[in-house]
Amino acid sequence: MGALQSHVIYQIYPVSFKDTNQDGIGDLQGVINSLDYLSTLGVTMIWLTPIFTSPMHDNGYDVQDYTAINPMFGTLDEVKTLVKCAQAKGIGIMFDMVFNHTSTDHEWFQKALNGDPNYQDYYLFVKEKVNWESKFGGSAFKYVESLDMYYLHLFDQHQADLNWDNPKVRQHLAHIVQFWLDIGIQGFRFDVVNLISKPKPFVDDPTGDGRRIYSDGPHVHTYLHELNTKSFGKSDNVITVGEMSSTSIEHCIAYSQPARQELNMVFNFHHLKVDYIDNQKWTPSVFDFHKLKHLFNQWQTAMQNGGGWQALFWCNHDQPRIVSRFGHETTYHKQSAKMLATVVHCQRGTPFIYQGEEIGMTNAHFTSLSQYRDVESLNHVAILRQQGLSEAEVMAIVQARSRDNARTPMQWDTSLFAGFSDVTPWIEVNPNYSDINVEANLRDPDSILAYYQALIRLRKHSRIIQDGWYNPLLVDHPEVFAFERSLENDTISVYANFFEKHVTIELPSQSILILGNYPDVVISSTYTLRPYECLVLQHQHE
Ligand code: TEU
Ligand code: CA
Repeated sequence: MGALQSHVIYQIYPVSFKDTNQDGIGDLQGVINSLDYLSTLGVTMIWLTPIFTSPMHDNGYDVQDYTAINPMFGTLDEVKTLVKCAQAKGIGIMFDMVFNHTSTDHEWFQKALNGDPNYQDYYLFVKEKVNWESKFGGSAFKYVESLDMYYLHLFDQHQADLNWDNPKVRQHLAHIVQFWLDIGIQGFRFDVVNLISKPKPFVDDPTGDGRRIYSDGPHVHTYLHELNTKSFGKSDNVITVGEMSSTSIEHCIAYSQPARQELNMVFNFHHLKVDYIDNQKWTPSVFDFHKLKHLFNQWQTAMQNGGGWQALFWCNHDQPRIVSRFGHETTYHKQSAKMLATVVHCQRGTPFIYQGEEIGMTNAHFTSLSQYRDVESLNHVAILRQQGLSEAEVMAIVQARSRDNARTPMQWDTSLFAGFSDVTPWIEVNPNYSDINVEANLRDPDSILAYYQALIRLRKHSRIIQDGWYNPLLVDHPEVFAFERSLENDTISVYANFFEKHVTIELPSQSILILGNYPDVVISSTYTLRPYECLVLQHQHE
C-alpha cells in the first residue's frame, strides 16, 4: 500500500453505490462485488462513509452504536470479508468515525435523557442557550423539558455533540478505534474533528453563527494527540484524515505535521466556497476563479512550508458534482472532467476520488422538491420559504447546492436504474445514466475513467508528483491555473484552462508532454490552450 504520498483514496457512499439484495439500498456486498473495478482503477484505499447502526436522520452520520454494523448495509462478517478481499488486491479499508456527536438514539444519550448525571456529562447540556446556529438551520440548542436543559447539536437535532472534556468519553472513543483496528481497518476519516473542543462556558457570537468560537477549539490538538497515541498511532501504516470545518492553515499544519502525532492529513473546504457570497451556502452566486487559484496556491505553499499534508479533493457526499460546478456538463464534459482531475491529482497531497467522479457524473437536476432526501436540503427549503423566496427561486438554489447532487445512485450501465439495483432506489437515478456510466467508460480508451487510471499510474511512478515541491505559475492569469512540481533536477508543470475560450500562453522550453486531455497536441513555446485543455509537461534541467 505504501506511503501516504503514493495513496489514492476512493470514497464510497455505500447507500448509493451498489445494491445486491434488491431493496433499493446499496450494501457491503455491493462494495465487495466492485473490488475488481476499483482495483482496475488503481486506488489504494477505500473510504466508506458510516455503516454503523443509525436511525439515518443524516444518512449514518448519526451513529447509534459505533461497533455494530447497520443491517441495511450488511454484517460484521461482510466487513471482515471486504477487508480480506480488498487486502488481497492491495487495497485498504478506511472507516468514517463520527466522534463530534452521537445519534440521540445512542445508549449514552438515552441514559442522559433518563436523568443519569454521569451520562449527561457525556454531552453538552446547559441551562441557558447561546445564539449558535445549527449547520443544518435553526438554533444549535434543543430544549429537553424533562431536564429543563438544552443540549448542543451543531448539526441535526438528532445529533447531540459529545463532551470531549470528559476523559471517559475520550477513552470510549479510543477503544472504538482500537476495536476496528483489531478487525483490520487500515484507515480512519474523522468527521468534523476540529469541532470537538468547545470553549466553556459557551458565549454568544455577536457577529456570526458561533463557528469562530467553537472551531479549532482550545484542546483540539491535545485530544487528537491523545487519541493517536492511545489507538491508531500504535499501529504502522494506518492512514488518518480529519475533516476540518471552517479551519485555518496554521491549525491544519499542526493537525498534520508528523512530529506532532495527531493526524496524517486534513480536508479543508475553502476552495469549495469560491462560489459562495460571505460563506453563505444557500445564497445563489457565481464562481470566482481568481479566488480559487489564490486559495490553491496559498494552501499548497503554506502547508509545504509548514510540513503539513493535504487531502486533495473536489467531490464528496456533501458537495455538488464538480463537473457541473466548475466544468462543463455537455459539449466539454469529457475535457473539463479530465482537466479538473488533473489539477487535483498533480498537487502536493493525497488525492481522493468520490464515487462516480471518475466517470464524470453530474448534478442530479431534480425537477421537483419531492425528489430530495437530505435533511440539510429539506431544512433549508423551509428556511428559504420563510425568507419569502418564490418556489422557483427555492428550487434553483436547491438544484445548485443540495448534497443530494452527489448522492444519486452510481451509474454502472444502461439497464433500468443504471445497474445500481433491480428495484426503485431510495433516491432517483440521474436520467443521464444512459450516456454516463461505467460500462461505456470501460469500452472507451479515451474515457474519463481511462484518464483517472492514467493519473493514478502517474502518481504511482512519479516521485515528483509524490514528493516534489509546489510552485505557483501564472498567478495573475485570468483563465489559466498553472503550477509546477520539482524534485532534484526534474520539474513537472501543469497548465489548465478553466474556461470555454481559447487562451494563448508561453510554455517553458524543452517541454515534453506526459499527459493531456486533447488528442494531437503539438507543444511549442507559444501554445494555445483549447476549451478546458490541460497539459502536464516534463522538463529536464542539465
Ligand atoms: O460534514 C460536515 C460539514 O459541515 C459539511 O460538509 C456539511 O455537510 C455542509 O457544509 C453543510 O453545508 C460532515 C459529513 O461529511 C456530513 O455528511 C455530515 O452531515 C456532517 O459532518 C455531520 O456529521
Ligand atoms: Ca441492499
